[in-house]
Amino acid sequence: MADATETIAHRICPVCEACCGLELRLKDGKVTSIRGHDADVFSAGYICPKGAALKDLHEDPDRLRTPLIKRDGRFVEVSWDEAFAEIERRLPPILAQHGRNAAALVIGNPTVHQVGLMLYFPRLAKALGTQNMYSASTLDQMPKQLSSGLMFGHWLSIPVPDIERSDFLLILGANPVVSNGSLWTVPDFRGKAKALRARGGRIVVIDPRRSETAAMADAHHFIRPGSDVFLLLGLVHTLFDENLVRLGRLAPHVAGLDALAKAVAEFSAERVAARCGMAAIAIRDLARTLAAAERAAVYGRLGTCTQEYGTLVSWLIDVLNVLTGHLDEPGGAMFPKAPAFAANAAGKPGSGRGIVTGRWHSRVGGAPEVFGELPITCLAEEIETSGDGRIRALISVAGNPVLSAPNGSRLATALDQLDFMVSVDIYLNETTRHADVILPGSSPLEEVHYDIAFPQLSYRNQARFSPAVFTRPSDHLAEWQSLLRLIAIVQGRGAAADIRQLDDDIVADDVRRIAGPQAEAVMQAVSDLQGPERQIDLALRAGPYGDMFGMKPDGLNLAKLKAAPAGIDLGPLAPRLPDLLRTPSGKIELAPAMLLDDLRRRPAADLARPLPELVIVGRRQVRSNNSWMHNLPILAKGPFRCTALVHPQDAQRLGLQSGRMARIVSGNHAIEAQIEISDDMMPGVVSLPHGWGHDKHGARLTRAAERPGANLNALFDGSLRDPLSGNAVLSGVPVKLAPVV
Ligand SMILES: Nc1nc2c(c(=O)[nH]1)N[C@H]1C(S)=C(S)[C@@H](COP(=O)(O)OP(=O)(O)OC[C@H]3O[C@@H](n4cnc5c(=O)[nH]c(N)nc54)[C@H](O)[C@@H]3O)O[C@H]1N2
Ligand SMILES: Nc1nc2c(c(=O)[nH]1)N[C@H]1C(S)=C(S)[C@@H](COP(=O)(O)OP(=O)(O)OC[C@H]3O[C@@H](n4cnc5c(=O)[nH]c(N)nc54)[C@H](O)[C@@H]3O)O[C@H]1N2
Ligand code: SF4
Ligand SMILES: [Mo]
Repeated sequence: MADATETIAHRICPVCEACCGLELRLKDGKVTSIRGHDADVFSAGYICPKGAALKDLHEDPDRLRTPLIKRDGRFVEVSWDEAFAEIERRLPPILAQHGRNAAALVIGNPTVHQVGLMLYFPRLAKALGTQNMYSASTLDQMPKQLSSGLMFGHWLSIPVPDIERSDFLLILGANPVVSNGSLWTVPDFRGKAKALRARGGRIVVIDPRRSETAAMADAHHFIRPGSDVFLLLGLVHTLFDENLVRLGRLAPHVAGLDALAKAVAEFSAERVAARCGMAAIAIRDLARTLAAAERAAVYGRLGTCTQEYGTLVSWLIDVLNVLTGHLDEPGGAMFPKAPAFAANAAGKPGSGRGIVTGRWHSRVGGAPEVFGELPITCLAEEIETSGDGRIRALISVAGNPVLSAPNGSRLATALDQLDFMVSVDIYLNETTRHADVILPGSSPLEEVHYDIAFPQLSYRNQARFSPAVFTRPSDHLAEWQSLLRLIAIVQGRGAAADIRQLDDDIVADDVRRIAGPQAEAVMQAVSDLQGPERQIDLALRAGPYGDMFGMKPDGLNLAKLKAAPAGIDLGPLAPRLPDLLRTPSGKIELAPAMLLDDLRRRPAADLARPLPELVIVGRRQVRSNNSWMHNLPILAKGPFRCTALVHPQDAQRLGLQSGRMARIVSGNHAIEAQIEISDDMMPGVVSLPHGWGHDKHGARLTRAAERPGANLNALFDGSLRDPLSGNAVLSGVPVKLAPVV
């Protein structure tokens, strides 16, 4: 029963890529309940426990509310002015003396879920002018961005399954029942998958664990971790071998078909079968099913990116979509059309400059820049290694690489060697404890919300905006304001600069560049707004559904979105090729030279490599989100979840028992984790969730520290990367396991 004194607010959940619309009940300035917003045009009432946990996050006493400065090794609460004065005192001299590359910027995952951070961190990066840019992308999706850039011409031209009209889904290395989708915004995947099956469709999952998604699929095949490249080569080979290639409507827009056929010629299903752990006949059958399906899509995600052949795998997934005529077709893998901020649609339709990598290289390891970033696994050595260009200062924004990146203890030691570190974060945690100044973010309920990235990855086109649920305390800066202050400081304008004027100048500059002679009129049209809201309004109005500042009165603008708390549905996905292509050739590049070179050099040589007896992979859990939600009571309660899953055969062979601790060793690195015996595992594979390990001295995460769990990344030395994308290898790493006695 609704309480008459309660009010209702609506808010898009900022935790994961599903972007669910939530309904909050409020009373006396407090949240009384959070549920799914049934009327939401996109998520239709879906919610998971992490959405409901926003109440605990808002109320968490450990969540930072005041800036902190480290004095004599201890953090003390200070005013905002003191915090920025300290940054101004310490950061600009480092830049002046050692150059811009002496500062690094490290961006973490929640940035993409926070409009203020998302719109202003690129401006901070530009103002800093450093080539030392690192983010969670090189622990995650960089291979997919690179393969998409090479094939379609833009890093963000990433197709997603049109699940509502599909009748066959092949899913590799993703567990959307738990993760709720990634590079695919699809709230209630389970419900949509059930509907697909109810209309006679089929889902096949390839995963070394019978994951929650595999358990509800029509078929599940175990695969040896890290060997998807062989399976996919076998599938592509079969399509050529059995004359099953059908390019359909895209035939005139495809380049490199012959080169591709030649490149895969040596990888028959029979040759790759043993290497990937699937029978040749199963591989051939899968290729035939995919080719015969009228509306089908192949989708791969985290497990396919965080492996040594991440870019090749990401490429071959879309190669399959193209060769079977399922790319850009209803029910296939399609490109969403975002109402705003669609970087991939900028410029002349049909062709473009394409992408390049390696415009600079990391100083110590020589890793190429990819999409403006260096691999985060290079960060520690860039701080440790003396000489010109050493990183001496670091700004981290919403990232916890001490837990989320390989070899966190090495990184932690390196962070202590910095001359200066600032963190913009909501917790004093494993990473931010190394900072000299921490600028607290807000509660998500105190910020407006608009998803910058996810409308271009959504299962349906849509536009939604949320106002702030609560007003921020008057002395607390919004995160975009904190970033503007940092921009002012690194630009030499000073900590006390007028950031409102700075914001005006930045936006006016953009508008002048894009709108030319109309710039003044455009600025006038949004003159009552500032900060993120002004940029959202500008982008919506100039976007593909926009009102063009009055020229198309029926079009979208921010005021209309504000008047539609359930969001605005913009219809099912529609074909976008060839217009969306931005390759120099104006074609879909099926056989980019960089990928064919890599294919020749590595997997070919690796086919006969002896296989390790035991390897480790990661996993995700419904009540956990990367490394930062373990402090919330509603999520932390219940059974201990950071367990190492092992197959009964392996357990027996190694003398392991459920509930007991085991020592997991990889090279010189070791951790201890609680064993859970499970026949969901492929024999020879161990699965441990990532993001745990909250036993580090100096963090302030009271609840999380009660059951810290083991840190999967502490097993890895950080040296393993996909050389093309710079992405870390987090899957398929050999380990040894023994009971702790
Ligand atoms: N072994 C292994 N490692 C992995 C993965 C894996 O599967 N296996 N997954 C990888 C993936 S996909 C990712 S994306 C990364 C994630 O790694 P990171 O990007 O480092 O993200 P988190 O570890 O979740 O840390 C998020 C940080 O943001 C802070 N934060 C949360 N909300 C806000 C906010 O609103 N504002 C601000 N300013 N800060 C906020 C949190 O306190 C925390 O410090 O981990 C990667 N690491
Ligand atoms: N509840 C919850 N949801 C989340 C997150 C979270 O931490 N918790 N994190 C969010 C983030 S940042 C991301 S990037 C997404 C990721 O979302 P997903 O891409 O769905 O990633 P995971 O859930 O980690 O599932 C990866 C699967 O790959 C399998 N795998 C491992 N190695 C291999 C391999 O070599 N080959 C194949 N074929 N499979 C392999 C693993 O067993 C696992 O089942 O989830 C997001 N959603
Ligand atoms: S699935 Fe859960 S965490 Fe993700 S957006 Fe929806 S409610 Fe939030
Ligand atoms: Mo991620």
